[in-house]
Amino acid sequence: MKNIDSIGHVTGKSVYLDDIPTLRGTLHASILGSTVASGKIVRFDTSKALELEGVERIITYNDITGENQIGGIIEDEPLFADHEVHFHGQPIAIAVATSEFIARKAVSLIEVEYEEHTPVVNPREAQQKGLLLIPPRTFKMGSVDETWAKCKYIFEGSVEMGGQEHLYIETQGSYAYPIENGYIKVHSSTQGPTAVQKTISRVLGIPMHLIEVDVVRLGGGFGGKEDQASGFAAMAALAAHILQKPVKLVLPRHDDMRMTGKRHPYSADFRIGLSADYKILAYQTTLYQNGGAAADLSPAIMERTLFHSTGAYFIPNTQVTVYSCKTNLPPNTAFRGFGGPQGMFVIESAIAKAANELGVPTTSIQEANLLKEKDEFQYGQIAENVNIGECFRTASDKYELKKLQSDIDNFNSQNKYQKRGLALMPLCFGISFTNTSMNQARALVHIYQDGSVSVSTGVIEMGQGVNTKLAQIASQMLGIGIDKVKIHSTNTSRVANTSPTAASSGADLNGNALVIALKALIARLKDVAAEITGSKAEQIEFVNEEVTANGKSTGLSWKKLVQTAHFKRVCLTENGHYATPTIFFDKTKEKGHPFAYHVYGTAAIAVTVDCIRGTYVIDDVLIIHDFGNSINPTIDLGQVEGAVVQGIGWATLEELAYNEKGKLLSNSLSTYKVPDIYFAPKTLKCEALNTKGPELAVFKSKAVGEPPFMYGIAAYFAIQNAIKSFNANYKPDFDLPMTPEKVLMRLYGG
Ligand code: MTE
Ligand code: LUZ
Ligand code: MOS
Repeated sequence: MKNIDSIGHVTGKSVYLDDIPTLRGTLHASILGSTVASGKIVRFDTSKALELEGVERIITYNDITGENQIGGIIEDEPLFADHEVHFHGQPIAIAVATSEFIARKAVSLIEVEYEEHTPVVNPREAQQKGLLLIPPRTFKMGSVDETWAKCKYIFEGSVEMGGQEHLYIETQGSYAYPIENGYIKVHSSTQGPTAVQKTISRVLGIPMHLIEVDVVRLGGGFGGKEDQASGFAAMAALAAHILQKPVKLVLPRHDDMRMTGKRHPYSADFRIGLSADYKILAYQTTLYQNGGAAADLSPAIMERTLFHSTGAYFIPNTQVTVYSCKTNLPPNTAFRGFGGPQGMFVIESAIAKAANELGVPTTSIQEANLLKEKDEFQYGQIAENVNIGECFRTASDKYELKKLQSDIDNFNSQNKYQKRGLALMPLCFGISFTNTSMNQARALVHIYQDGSVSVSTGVIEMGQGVNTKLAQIASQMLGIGIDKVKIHSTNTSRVANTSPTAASSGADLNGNALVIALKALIARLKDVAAEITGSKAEQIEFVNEEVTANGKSTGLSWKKLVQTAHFKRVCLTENGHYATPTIFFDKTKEKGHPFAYHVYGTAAIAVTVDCIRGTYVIDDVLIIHDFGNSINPTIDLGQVEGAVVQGIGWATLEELAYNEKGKLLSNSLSTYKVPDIYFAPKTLKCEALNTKGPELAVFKSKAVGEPPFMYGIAAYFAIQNAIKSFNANYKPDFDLPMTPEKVLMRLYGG
């Protein structure tokens, strides 16, 4: 089963925000962003901009008809800066004009003077100054304090992790137009249409039922549009509301890169204690999250860091603290993995440090501590259907990793300026929004009189193939062709109060809601079919658009059945509501059962480092992954491939550079390097572990969107291992990303 969008995508016919035909008289907006990271606005003059032909209006905080507030979790973020600015690129105003070109020109003519203050860009410095977005949180299990004395070995270290630019192919954007009687329609490139609707309601000061948000699909989101699309949509909607004209705002790439938040950089300290046989007895870590100038989703991301701080391991005595630090960077936000990768990189660093000091292979410490059935996580959940050990061993056997390691050792002994390295990354990622109340979804299904079916849910298609999965579910359950199913745009007037499509749970939550709606429709239609054919409802099945009874043809077609049901005044519409059962979390104790299930897997990554240039090649990525009973192996493999390459990018090439004044220097694609097709692994093998899949996953097909991202962490340690075999003086350090510049320093450093 291919992706239903494949043909549209490759022929360029798929519709994105910028392809929506605009209405006559549509105006275009462009954003004025602060040019200092911290300061006061002392002069603001729009007169020159307003003189420009075609400029309709300059809109600032003064023009806001509702509240100047877009903070989702904490109310700490203005839509437009008023008197102070807190990050470079912070929106101060928009110019609205008859063309995008004129709007941009107008922005350049606005004169702003700042009283510049010294920005804080380092999270540890922020923490020392008491600049926190929310109070710190700690997850604890057992007692580390009582355990250190029992450890044979104790190691300590520090870790740095950089952020990551989302680089969705489609930039942030929105198109808003008044319809009538105060009703406004908004198209937005968002993962969270309800968040957009709420934010607009607040900023405009109008109720939510007067705002319709519609999303066909995104050209990628990766978390960057979970929260941050809302502000841009509010700007377009505010302008449309004030001017009573259609307004479009699509960010040029450069504005998108400098104005939007990214993956959080973190800084961390760890202490790890092991027994004589390399069991990790105690692990303590403190992480400093660089949250940026406003909370955005940082509190939730900090939470997932706490959940995933012990990676795929069971550690009986654990204590993890995270500080969410307020700095003068754009508010950092959701990005595939959502704080999980950062928590996991620290534990992997601690294990690598222990292995280096002890002179044993990292894999032996990894393997000795893998999570087992019924082990307890530090957040109280008991691990079930654990197969991380099986993944780890299957990877080793299937891909002959012992032999690969000895081939690499041979290669290294025979080559002076080329060194290879191998590392493994075991994965355990929890599925569910950690905020329990967000784990709900709805699906609205209509069966039309010709037997064709329309499905609307709260899920956003952003390239991950969720619409194909939904269409497969409807087609399989109703026994009709996939061409008879249409997955419609995500629309707040059709499906309300949606959670964002995030936490890898879009398919599970919305798919399960769809299953519930379909079951109700099927039950009604079976009754009708039983009546027509003179059989019992339990005997009826729908197969290949025919009705069967006891497995035999009845001569009644699906289409005829639907027509008869309608004639008999049976309702052919159903709304399914799904809320994940069994999950809960008690924040006062920091214990509970937050995840529906966990995704497991193991990746081995082998690299070759050029020891003259510091460059490297990703040779092999070898994965054993637990997909459960995959509903669409092609799409799921695509998710693994994309996520792994994105994860390798974070761990190796992608480096956000800021100057001391908090200005992003790597603000274009000439200075910010992402993996391209040439950098992609030469070999990528991914085999599915043979498992049944959990009940709570839709069709027992496990969520796949984020987990494989974290396999990329192995690339860091593979390169580190290659450096070690070139430079015996290199003391392994933990400073992600491992860029070619850093590799070169470490190849020749002490
Ligand atoms: N795949 C593509 N092609 N584009 C994306 O933007 N986002 C990822 C992942 N895969 C993304 C993607 C992220 S961050 C998440 S949370 C999931 O898809 C969301 O979709 P799902 O819940 O349907 O897996
Ligand atoms: N978003 C969110 C997420 O709000 N809560 C989560 O737990 C989460 N996890 C992953 C990605 N986005
Ligand atoms: Mo994904 S970071 O949950 O949008």
